[in-house]
Amino acid sequence: MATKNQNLSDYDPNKIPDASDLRFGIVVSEWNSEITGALLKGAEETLKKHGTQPENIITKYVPGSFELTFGAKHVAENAGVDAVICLGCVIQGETPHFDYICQGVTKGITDLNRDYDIPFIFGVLTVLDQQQALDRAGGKHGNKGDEAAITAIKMAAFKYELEDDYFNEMIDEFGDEYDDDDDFFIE
Ligand code: DLZ
Repeated sequence: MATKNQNLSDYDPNKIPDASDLRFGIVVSEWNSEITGALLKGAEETLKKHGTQPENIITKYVPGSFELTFGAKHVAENAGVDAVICLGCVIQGETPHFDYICQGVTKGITDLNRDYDIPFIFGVLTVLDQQQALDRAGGKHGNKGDEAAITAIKMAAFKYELEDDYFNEMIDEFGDEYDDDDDFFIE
């Protein structure tokens, strides 16, 4: 689970699906903007590296990580995207506030994944200090923005693969009688 020995930007690019036909939302927290700006840069560059057109990356900002859930929900409802990447950085302070924000955003994004038909990606650093954040935002542990973008591509592709498999099975079985638009049979 820990990223101590793991570089968040380490992956085999040949195993990542092509993202040229995909459209992504990115919601970014303004709190700890030095860190979240670096996460955003990593996510955008990684999506483009795998073929996503710049006009198919819709980036929106919210004040803090707690607001990522609301922002992501509205991007999902209004921007016609295949996945939403949520980027934030919560740094532990002297009060339990850290725990409440972490719990809130984790639960919020979990609920979105359950309630909507597209994936929402948890690109939120929850760290003990600024150095741990820097290490994971383009530092010695790579960039969690890269990791979030790769996860978004994989999950969007996962959904389409399942849908394609189902469509092909139905066509094999029922031929032209099957209408995929409405998932019913043409009379
Ligand atoms: C209030 C607050 C604090 C103390 N720390 C952070 C943080 O480390 N990272 C972050 O993204 N946001 C923080 N916030 C702001 C909350 O996420 C939220 O914006 C406010 O509580 C208002 O709802």
